[in-house]
Amino acid sequence: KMFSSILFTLFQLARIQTDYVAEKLKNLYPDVNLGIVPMSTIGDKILDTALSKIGEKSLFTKELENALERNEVDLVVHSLKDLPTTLPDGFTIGAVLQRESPYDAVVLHPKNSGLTLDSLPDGSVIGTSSLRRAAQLKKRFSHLEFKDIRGNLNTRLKKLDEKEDYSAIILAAAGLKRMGWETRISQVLNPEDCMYAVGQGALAVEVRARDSDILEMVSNLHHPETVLRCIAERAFLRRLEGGCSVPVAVHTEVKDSVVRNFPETDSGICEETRRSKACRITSKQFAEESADFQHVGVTALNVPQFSQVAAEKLGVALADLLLSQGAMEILTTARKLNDAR
Ligand code: DPM
Repeated sequence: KMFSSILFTLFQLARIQTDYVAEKLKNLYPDVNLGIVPMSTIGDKILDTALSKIGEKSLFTKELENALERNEVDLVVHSLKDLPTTLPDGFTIGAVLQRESPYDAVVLHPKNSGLTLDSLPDGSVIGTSSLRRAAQLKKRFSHLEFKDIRGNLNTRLKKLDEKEDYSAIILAAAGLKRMGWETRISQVLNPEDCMYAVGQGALAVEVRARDSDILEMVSNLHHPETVLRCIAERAFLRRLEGGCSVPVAVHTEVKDSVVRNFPETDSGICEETRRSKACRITSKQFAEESADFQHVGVTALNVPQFSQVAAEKLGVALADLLLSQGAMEILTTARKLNDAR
């Protein structure tokens, strides 16, 4: 059987990510014939629009899903953080690969070499169109200014280097590494300065939910720890009714199953930490809940169901805690501000 995947061509990154997953599959299944189908999406045509404005409507992923639905391809590779927490009927995330660094990184204008966000002069302009990054960093580095920067990674680096508009820009460390631009990272932001987006740094393989052959094949790509962290994060975001554009940030660890979060805007900040021991879920709960194998869009048959249920509950419980503290008001304000941009 011939399997194929399509490119997610919004960023050049899409090709790199697709090739990476194809390589892993070829190593696992040397006999499988993998074709890579390039596709230009509406995302390529509206590159200059802030992602926070179009991301909400899942424009990027819709066209790729159409190709999946028509059986033109069997799998699609995405950055997990660009996938909505509720997938359209008939699709599922069949694999979540081991997470790269989930953190954000500072890329400096060459003239600022050696400086950090702390030591940049007052009034320095930082480029980012992520509400999440701007909201957190404004609080932490009040001497800096934040301005939108649009376009794909190539365009942004060009805008940084070839003009004097920005002193630095903020990008995901994972994307920079995959592009081979690790040397441009001058500072990796720790969770105290800036927590990451839900699913950041993890690659996801989307497939037809009923295609059990393909599901089984890609399920060997799952990285169990990443799966559990991302289920907790996505459940948290889903409960907050958040999409790509809301300023919601997270920090998850599997060691003590800790999830920490920050939905935050200019007007407010909520922060809470929750822990969950997967083993606290009783077998009765497990039996009741395992009927549905998907958890926030993820199908991971080879990761214990009770752990997945626990991770999902953890994310929901943490979101409920923040909602009880007024998180919805903060997010509604943030949405209005974003729509007005
Ligand atoms: C989402 C956001 C951004 C991307 C919002 C956020 C950044 C948008 C911007 C949901 N998707 O993070 O708060 O800076 O204007 C995106 C990148 C990657 C996947 C690039 C980046 C690569 C990293 C990964 C865009 N999507 O965040 O620097 O695979 O996780």
